[in-house]
Amino acid sequence: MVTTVRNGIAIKVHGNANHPATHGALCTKVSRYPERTYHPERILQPLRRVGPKGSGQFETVSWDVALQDIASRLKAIASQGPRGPERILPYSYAGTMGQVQGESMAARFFNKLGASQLDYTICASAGGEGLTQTLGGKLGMRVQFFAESKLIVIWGSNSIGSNLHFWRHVQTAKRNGARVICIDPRRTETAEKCHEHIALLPGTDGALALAMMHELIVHDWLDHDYIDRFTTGWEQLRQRALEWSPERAAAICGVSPEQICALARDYGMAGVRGEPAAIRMNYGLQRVHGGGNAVRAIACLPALTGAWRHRAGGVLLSSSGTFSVDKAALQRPDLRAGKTARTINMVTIGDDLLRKSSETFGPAIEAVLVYNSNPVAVAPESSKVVAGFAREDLFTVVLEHFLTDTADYADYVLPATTQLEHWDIHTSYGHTDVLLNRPSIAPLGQARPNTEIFRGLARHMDFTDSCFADDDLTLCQSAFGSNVDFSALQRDGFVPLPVEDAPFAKGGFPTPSGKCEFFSARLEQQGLDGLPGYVPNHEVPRTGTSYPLAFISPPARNFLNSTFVNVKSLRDIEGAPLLEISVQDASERGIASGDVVRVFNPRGSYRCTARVSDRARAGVVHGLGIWWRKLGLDGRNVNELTSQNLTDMGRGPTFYDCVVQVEKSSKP
Ligand SMILES: Nc1nc2c(c(=O)[nH]1)N[C@H]1C(S)=C(S)[C@@H](COP(=O)(O)OP(=O)(O)OC[C@H]3O[C@@H](n4cnc5c(=O)[nH]c(N)nc54)[C@H](O)[C@@H]3O)O[C@H]1N2
Ligand SMILES: Nc1nc2c(c(=O)[nH]1)N[C@H]1C(S)=C(S)[C@@H](COP(=O)(O)OP(=O)(O)OC[C@H]3O[C@@H](n4cnc5c(=O)[nH]c(N)nc54)[C@H](O)[C@@H]3O)O[C@H]1N2
Ligand SMILES: [Mo]
Repeated sequence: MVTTVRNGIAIKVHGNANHPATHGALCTKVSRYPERTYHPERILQPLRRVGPKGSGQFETVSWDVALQDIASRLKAIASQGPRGPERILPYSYAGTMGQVQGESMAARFFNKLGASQLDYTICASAGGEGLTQTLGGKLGMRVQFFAESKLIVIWGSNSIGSNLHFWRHVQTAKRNGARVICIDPRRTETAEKCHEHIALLPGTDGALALAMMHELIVHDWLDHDYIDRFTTGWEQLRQRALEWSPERAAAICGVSPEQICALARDYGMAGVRGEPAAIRMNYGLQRVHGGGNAVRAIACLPALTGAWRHRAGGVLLSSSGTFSVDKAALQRPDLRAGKTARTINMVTIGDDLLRKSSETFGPAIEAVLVYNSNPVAVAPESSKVVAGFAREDLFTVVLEHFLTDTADYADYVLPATTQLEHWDIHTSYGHTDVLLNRPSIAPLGQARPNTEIFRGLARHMDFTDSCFADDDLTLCQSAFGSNVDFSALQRDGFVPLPVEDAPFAKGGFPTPSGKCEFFSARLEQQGLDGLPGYVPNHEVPRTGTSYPLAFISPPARNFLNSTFVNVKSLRDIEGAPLLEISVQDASERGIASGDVVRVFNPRGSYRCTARVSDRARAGVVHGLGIWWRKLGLDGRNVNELTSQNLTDMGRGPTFYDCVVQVEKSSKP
């Protein structure tokens, strides 16, 4: 991103035209970054709570007063016995996604303190684990070579909405005659631009992938040489797949057997013809109970047909494993001095904030420091999350740009800088370039970078280790150490990492066996299925029951999770919180577009506006975007309905594994 600055004020942001990953293009939401930065509601001074928790009533205080008081509260909590420090929990995730403003100085602070550790699971851990078990890491095809593919399967991703820079390569491939297939319950803006859309039921991707394998096997659309040399567990996988006829999978997926056969034929014949076939998975498909297994099954496909032999063939879920970030240098786990602390799963923050001290759980959580995240809006089962943050005996500090739903519950809100105002180092899960984020304007008001806030807290806690004095440029340099030429990074803004064009053309998977592991001995040792399987959703919608509809809540195009929701020009495009519902499900319930509907299940309910739409298939409804609760009707959002159930692997969330009922609301 490049910023045009006039008289110290950022006027406009645009892409770096020299960076091949974007060619200078930005998505709509990021192009509004100046509007967000100079937003009149930006928090520019430290705030201390004066009203009841959740009321969002604050007074301004000086940095010194805020830091001094926070430090003394934390000291008092940490000094309650040997496990006192574990009563303190950091909570952070996607706000900046940078290595420096994410877990560098903050991690050092919590390591030194001995605080509880956070399990960073809320986005990608099930798929990441499934991919790692199969391929050996978060690795795959190079994103730019999708442009040369002859068959592209976009699986669980609304690329136009959430991965625009990838879509450019798809357009190039399409122009060169590629066939493009989208697998997604929702008829997204991406699905409607593909040649084929397979609108399966949420959480059934594992069954679909196994039935594809079945077809590849019975028609012998296989690359036997690749399988023999570069895979393990073929005989077992073969037997498993032969249990999955297209008819069996079709009944589970809610699509026709013919559609499955045609998908398998397209994929298999590409292999037979020696044409590159590429699968772009994204994290949408792994936010269900069987998410890890679904990713495993899909990740096996290119080894069956030998698609990896081509640089434009294979699969890409994430490239993040390419980035050898020196986490030890940034985060300094050695500051824990050998003491271990329990780990809290960020997905179950609702339950965990409400837990009392116990032998199994350890001490109750008494303080939470939130930065780069808005858990009250984004974590599942909001009623519990809200009840947790509303606890009078919980001490909450939130580092933020705005008074989000979470900040409303804070005892202190500390003003943080934005991307335009601080240094950072960024990695990616699509391309493989290291990026430098250089501040283009001075911090607004009294805002400080997260790093500087934690440096200040460390000082007030009397942490004297010299690492707490490192400045942001030093932190930027230590993120990759000598693995990246920092002067080139400063000169160009990005440095490509050395990666092979066709990483697995000759095997070389970074698994224990060095092969693509159809069968995983590691998983079997953990008591799990050694083969990829179909794991049904926790909540399967069935007609005739109280909750007959599957509910998914994928991102809205103009928001980034719950970020940008308060930027008026973007909110105006999205309109209001919406429920997309099919003509059939709407008419059965007497619902018309524009009606206010109530969406509910045993965990709770929220109201929003219905949009009767062919984006929804029968049996599935969509609540788009993560609206701020306080901007929704009744002050609630989609996560009022989602559960804290976890995925089969990786302890991840199951946002898209949720059943509901919908009715027309009597209230306007
Ligand atoms: N505009 C925008 N861009 C974003 C984000 C955002 O909030 N807004 N979020 C960013 C983040 S944090 C992430 S993690 C990434 C990736 O985030 P992803 O979650 O991959 O986002 P999408 O590409 O929208 O993919 C979700 C798609 O999966 C579909 N889906 C839901 N359930 C299933 C299922 O069971 N099977 C299949 N096959 N599909 C299913 C949804 O209908 C949706 O179209 O996007 C990033 N980019
Ligand atoms: N129902 C449902 N829930 C979901 C999802 C879904 O698809 N459906 N998606 C899930 C996914 S994929 C993810 S990744 C999570 C994301 O959830 P979060 O990690 O909470 O991400 P955001 O909602 O974008 O909130 C980030 C906050 O960080 C703040 N921020 C940004 N930059 C900085 C900074 O430099 N310093 C500080 N202190 N703050 C900053 C922003 O103002 C924003 O309020 O949500 C998950 N929740
Ligand atoms: Mo995410």
